[in-house]
Amino acid sequence: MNNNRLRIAIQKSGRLSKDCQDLLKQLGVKLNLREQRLIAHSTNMPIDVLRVRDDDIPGLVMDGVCDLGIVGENVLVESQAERVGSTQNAEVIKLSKLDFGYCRLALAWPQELGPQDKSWFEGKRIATTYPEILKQYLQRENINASTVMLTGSVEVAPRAGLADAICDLVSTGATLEANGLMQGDTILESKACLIQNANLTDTTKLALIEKLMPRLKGVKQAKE
Ligand code: PRT
Ligand code: ZN
Repeated sequence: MNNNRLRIAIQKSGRLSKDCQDLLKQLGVKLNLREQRLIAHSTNMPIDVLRVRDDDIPGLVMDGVCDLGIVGENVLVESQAERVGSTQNAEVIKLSKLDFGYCRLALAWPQELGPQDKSWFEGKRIATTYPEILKQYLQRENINASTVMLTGSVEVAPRAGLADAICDLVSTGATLEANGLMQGDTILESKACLIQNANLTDTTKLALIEKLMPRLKGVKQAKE
């Protein structure tokens, strides 16, 4: 890999991929994304785009493997919380919130139980893909509940007897409804965001970012 080129990590395939690709195009970054390659080289700017799983993006940027990344705040906050107390760098610079990837991380429980307040969660098992964010919330709210880590199909956990409740991402609410779950408190509101390695000192790369930022502002304003 050529170290002089600005490295940007985006999600390879998933809910953020299309918006990330569109954004890069709107910023004037020409890419050949046809191939199923990990790295796409820009043909008109010194930029390489790494296409990876969204969960890997914060770490790649924190560790300086990539200079920039586009990722949901939910994944960023969870990854940072995972690194707290370790020797690993957990810092990034949040350059901009983007206008896509909206969702909220919310609690939910079986509909048939009806409305519940926070005290109901005492002693319960909550399934989630975001155990660190959930633990912080439970601590803040003084609730003693256990977390069950699941990387997928969180919404079926109560029905499958794996947990009493869930803490999962919600956008339209259709998934909760289809699984007979009632939505409770929102723990985190999230959007996609552009992050930068906190220790980036390469002046050529910083100058390129400086050049791209006003364009990003323009793209965001044009959407309003
Ligand atoms: O393979 P990879 O690890 O890269 O992808 P992934 O499967 O982990 O992530 P992906 O593509 O599902 O989501 C990427 C990012 O999109 C998330 O981290 C969020 O920042 C954002 N996002 C926005 C969402 C949603 N909306 C969303 N609705 N991520 C997931 N969901 C899921 C949710 O988990 C639930 O299963 O959609 C379902 C709920 O949707 P509704 O509309 O039925 O409420
Ligand atoms: Zn993921």
